Amino acid sequence: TGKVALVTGASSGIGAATALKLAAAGAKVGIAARRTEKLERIRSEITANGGEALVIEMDVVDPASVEAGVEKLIGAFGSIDIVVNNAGLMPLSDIDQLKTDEWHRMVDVNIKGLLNTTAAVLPQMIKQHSGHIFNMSSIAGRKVFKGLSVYCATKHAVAAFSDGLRMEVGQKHNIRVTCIQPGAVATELYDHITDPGYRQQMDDLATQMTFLQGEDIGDTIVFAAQAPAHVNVAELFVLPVEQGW
Ligand code: NJP
Repeated sequence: TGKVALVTGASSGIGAATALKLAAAGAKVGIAARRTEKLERIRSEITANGGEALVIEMDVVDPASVEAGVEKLIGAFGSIDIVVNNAGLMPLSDIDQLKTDEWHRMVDVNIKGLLNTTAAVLPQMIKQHSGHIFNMSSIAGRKVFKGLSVYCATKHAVAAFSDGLRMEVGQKHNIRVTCIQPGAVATELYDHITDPGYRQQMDDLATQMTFLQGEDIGDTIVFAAQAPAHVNVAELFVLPVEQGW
């Protein structure tokens, strides 16, 4: 309650659900993404429920856009207590198809975008001597799946960076770092798969098990954010019951 949060990739899926959950728990939420019309709808839903939200048009790949968004949020609400580095994409393909544009896009958004937002919020959190950074890794940040090689590489990078960040800013700056590793969540993520074979595979997977909803991840984020100040829930590994690994 009373905290200020920034959620990237808040226009759909896990990010949108997390923004709604954080707002319901009493946080003022900056909702960031490129599709502002979707963000406006989420802001309306938050305000209709009695919460407070600020729409922030942001491309996480562009450091200037990220810095401007963070400045806008601090200008409106005065601090940044929670960041959910959630923006990401997962176009599946085999390596020998050489879909290098998709590889670069994943590296740009999933890794560099997360580094951009982290860099933009750290000065404020250091000044406050408090903060909580949530980084969206994946079950694909713990092991490698065929067709997801580059995606897995980006999510392993997020997990590695989260560990390093925790070591460096935890004690020194009183900043908590939580690495989130979900299994299958029903979102728009799978809509961007251009390979028909893998698209079919994901559709089949959805018939074999009950996927998580974005809200399920939002709930775990609120749980970790509300832990007592001396507690860092360092990892959230959240799977559908039917998804072994
Ligand atoms: O997917 P989706 P999820 N700048 O497609 C945004 C991870 N994950 O909720 O800019 C700023 O509904 C995009 O916004 P827009 C996954 O890897 C998922 O599932 O308006 N934002 C949208 O809001 C990802 O890191 C599953 O297009 C950018 C959001 O990203 C995170 O969860 C499992 C952007 C994507 O929402 C959220 O994905 C898992 C940019 N350049 C991890 N590019 C799963 N769904 O099963 C994209 O382990 N966005």
